[in-house]
Amino acid sequence: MQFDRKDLSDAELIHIYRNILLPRLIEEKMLLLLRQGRISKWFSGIGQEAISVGAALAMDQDEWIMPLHRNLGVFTSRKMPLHKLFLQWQGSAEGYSKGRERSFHFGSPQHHICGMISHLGPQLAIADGVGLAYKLKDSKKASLAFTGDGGTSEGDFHEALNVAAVWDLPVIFVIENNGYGLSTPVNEQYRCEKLVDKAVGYGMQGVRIDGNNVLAVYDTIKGVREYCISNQKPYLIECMTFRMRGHEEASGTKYVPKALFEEWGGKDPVSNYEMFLLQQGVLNADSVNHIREEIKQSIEAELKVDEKIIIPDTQTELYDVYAHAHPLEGVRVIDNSDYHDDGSYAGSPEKRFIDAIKEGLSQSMQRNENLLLMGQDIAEYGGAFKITDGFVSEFGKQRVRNTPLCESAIVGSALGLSLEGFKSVMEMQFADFASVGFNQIVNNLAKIHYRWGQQADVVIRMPTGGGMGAGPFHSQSNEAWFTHTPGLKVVYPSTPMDAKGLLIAAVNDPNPVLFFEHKGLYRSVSGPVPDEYYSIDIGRARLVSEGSDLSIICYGAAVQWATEYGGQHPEISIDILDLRTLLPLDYEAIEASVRRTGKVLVLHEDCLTGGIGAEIGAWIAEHCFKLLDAPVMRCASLDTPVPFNMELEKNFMARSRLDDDVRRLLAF
Ligand SMILES: Cc1ncc(C[n+]2csc(CCOP(=O)(O)OP(=O)(O)O)c2C)c(N)n1
Repeated sequence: MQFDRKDLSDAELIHIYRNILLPRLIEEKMLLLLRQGRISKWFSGIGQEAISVGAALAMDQDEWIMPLHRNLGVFTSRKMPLHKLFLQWQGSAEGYSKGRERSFHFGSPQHHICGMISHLGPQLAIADGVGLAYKLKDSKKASLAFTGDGGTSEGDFHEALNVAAVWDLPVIFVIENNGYGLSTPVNEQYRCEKLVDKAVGYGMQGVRIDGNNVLAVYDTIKGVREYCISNQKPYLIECMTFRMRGHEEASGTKYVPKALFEEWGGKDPVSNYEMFLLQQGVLNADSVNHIREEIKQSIEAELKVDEKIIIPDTQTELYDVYAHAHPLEGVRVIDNSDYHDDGSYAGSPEKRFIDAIKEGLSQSMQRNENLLLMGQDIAEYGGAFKITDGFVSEFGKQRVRNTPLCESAIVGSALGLSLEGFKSVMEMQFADFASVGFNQIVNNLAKIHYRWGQQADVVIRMPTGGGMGAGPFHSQSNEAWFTHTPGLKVVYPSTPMDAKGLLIAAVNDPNPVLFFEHKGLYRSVSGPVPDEYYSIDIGRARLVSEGSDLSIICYGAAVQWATEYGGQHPEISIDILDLRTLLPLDYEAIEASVRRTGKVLVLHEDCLTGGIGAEIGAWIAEHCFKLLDAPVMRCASLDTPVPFNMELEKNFMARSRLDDDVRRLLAF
């Protein structure tokens, strides 16, 4: 192995030596603990340390790195205290994730390390978001994300590299090509000759290097970092390496030919570098022994076996699912007592649902200089529904960003922006397309605060619902995909007034909020909307009309159906409750409605099975049984995809069964 020290001083070479030795010696110790059952799962990076260490040392300490499961050297080179790392791996309450995450699946904002989720590829787009933040702040920094050879087959790899290229982001993508996925060899993983060949397809530069040569990795990444910052471009680096142990300790290495271990054993990144330093006279046998002993002792000294059993505290567990922010000062919060009985609000001008959303978004942009909008066709074109029409001229193209067609990468980028203190509102062109950004939403955004205390300050606008003959993929009600996911907030307004106030609240909320906007309401519903910048609390339902015969608990377009139905049937005294937020639910308001009527119909446009109505029905049965005069009933759409033909769609819709269901319930 040829090492080129370039202009590195002896002290710098020794510094690199200490850094590459540390993860090796930690691993040797951890493998012992693993055998003793002290730690649960271990992904070995033995043989690959030069990449983690070279990369982490080449970056500035305050530049974000997105490591994966084999990058112990990133954590150690960022000087994370060893005792806390050890506690982390033991699942201790005093580790980095309070015992909630295993192995290397945690981050530390203080160390600018973003914790991975198991799905691997999602790390890459987070680096895009961070790169975008650096670019917008002109902070002369770059971000760096890792992937394995296996991970390059994921769509997330493609999306992230493409976005970084199209947006000219200072992001370094590092492939650790160790020849295998879990057991899958690279010839069953991809067909190009070298993975770095993919760079040209994205319109970026790339290089393939010896990933076992720590000086080559360090020097390359230092240079690439400067290139990315001064040219404002991404870069792909393929590091050739080999994994000397199994995918994880339990999975073995039977599938790897023995000769490969011999070949790559000779290229060991630690011993080769050590030999180089000895040959150069930078170190001698004594100093090598001394450094090794010193590191071993520090490992022993810091290794505290946590004998304490975690005593679970349910309140803390639930509390940590969300980030908790102080209420904003100087923002008017409008609550239910501010409305007149007829639903009006102190002489405010009438506005359409769509205009209320537009106004809420625009005022949020004016108030929050750190707020960005992202989505397909939202810039000059103004978005599929024209909500952001005119925004580019007011706020500029940096803040109102057209995105390539890649929902997953944009949600991931939004999370990356949040790491650097930005807020973002992403427009899903249609809520249906959230399915291709699903993983980032439910696994990354939703879980990150609970896992390692990082907030995901992201709003995703979801134009939703049917009734327009738009067929199965432009009409779905998919809110229940998300109400089942702890960590998200799900908001679904039915009036212009609520839409504006709740959108402003969503932007100010540090948690990920899915903001459902029924497309059918955009231009068909108008109502009073104050001109001022105001907020409506997330998590509070609104009583639309008080009644005594039966409750209709609903949200979104169903509130309009219920109101219209009530108007047509003055002989029935209907208590209509507009939930407004589906996660978290306003159980107090639900109970109060049950108390008034004793008969409950939950009405929603979503399909019957597993809809939020099922949850509400179960909750009422469990908590309000004595208040009930009849079983809770649900009026929902058919358990079919949403059909295209308008007659079929009408039949699909819950609304077509509303009268029957009301009568059945009244007759009970
Ligand atoms: C989306 C997804 N599919 C499958 C897995 C299971 N899995 C974990 S690691 C791994 C192999 C990854 O290979 P590679 O990207 O080359 O990284 P390496 O482990 O070799 O460092 C697989 C299949 C996963 N974690 N996520």
